Amino acid sequence: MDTEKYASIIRDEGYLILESVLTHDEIADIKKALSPFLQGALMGRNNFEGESSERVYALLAKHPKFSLIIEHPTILKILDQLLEPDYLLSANLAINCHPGETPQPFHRDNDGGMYSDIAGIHGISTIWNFDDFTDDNGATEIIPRSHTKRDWQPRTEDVVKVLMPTGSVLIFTGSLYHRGGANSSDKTRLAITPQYCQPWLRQLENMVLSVPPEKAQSLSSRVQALLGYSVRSPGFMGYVDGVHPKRLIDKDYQGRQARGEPTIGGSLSGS
Ligand SMILES: O=C(O)CCC(=O)C(=O)O
Repeated sequence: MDTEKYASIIRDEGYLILESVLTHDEIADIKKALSPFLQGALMGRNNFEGESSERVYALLAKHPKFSLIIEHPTILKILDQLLEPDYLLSANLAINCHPGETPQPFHRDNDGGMYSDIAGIHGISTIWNFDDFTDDNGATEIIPRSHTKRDWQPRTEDVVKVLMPTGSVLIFTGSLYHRGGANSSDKTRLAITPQYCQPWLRQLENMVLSVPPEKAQSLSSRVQALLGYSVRSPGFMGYVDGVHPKRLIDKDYQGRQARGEPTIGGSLSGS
């Protein structure tokens, strides 16, 4: 696996598709964790969310199994090359697109933070599919290389449907134009989209409120850090009451002080 090459494709093309990354068991486990929330009760509230789509937010507060894709080693190795150390999980939701869904408006995920037109990579999004993405079931549509365009409107002739077998992942920059497609089939189309941002940006979803300390406790250290139970190093962006936020979930946390790394303000203990 040449993650440097993958990162360079994402920089140039704006996206990359990795097919059949998850095993059958992993796909089944994730679908099982999600199924109690897919009861047709959480339909989208507008054309963007999709009035015929179910959207389930705050996934890590609902089941720890979603960590499997959030901290997937291949994804993290790619992110390590595209984002600065201590990058964060910015959004993480499931989208179950029902029959009859119309196309979503084209957008860039960075638009949610209103920084799409600032040069550079500010976020990386992933879309994992838990049904085959086919020609007629609402597969995500992208515009290759649109991530560097400014003052430009998507043209239909440039649209590419992302057709991929279940358990695959589309990885793209937060400035790539894309949308959920129309579902003219008679089946639902399930996807989960973990999105990541630079460590100095505000996350789209307020992750430490979505996944409060008592829930975060049971997750891995890496996922805790991605949620925001972390401090951007060097420096101290992200502290809580003068200490490392990890202390809210682990009273014995020794952290940077024990590792001889710079602590908050260089003097406050326990950071
Ligand atoms: O459902 C999809 O395929 C894409 C959804 C999306 O891009 C979004 O809601 O931001």
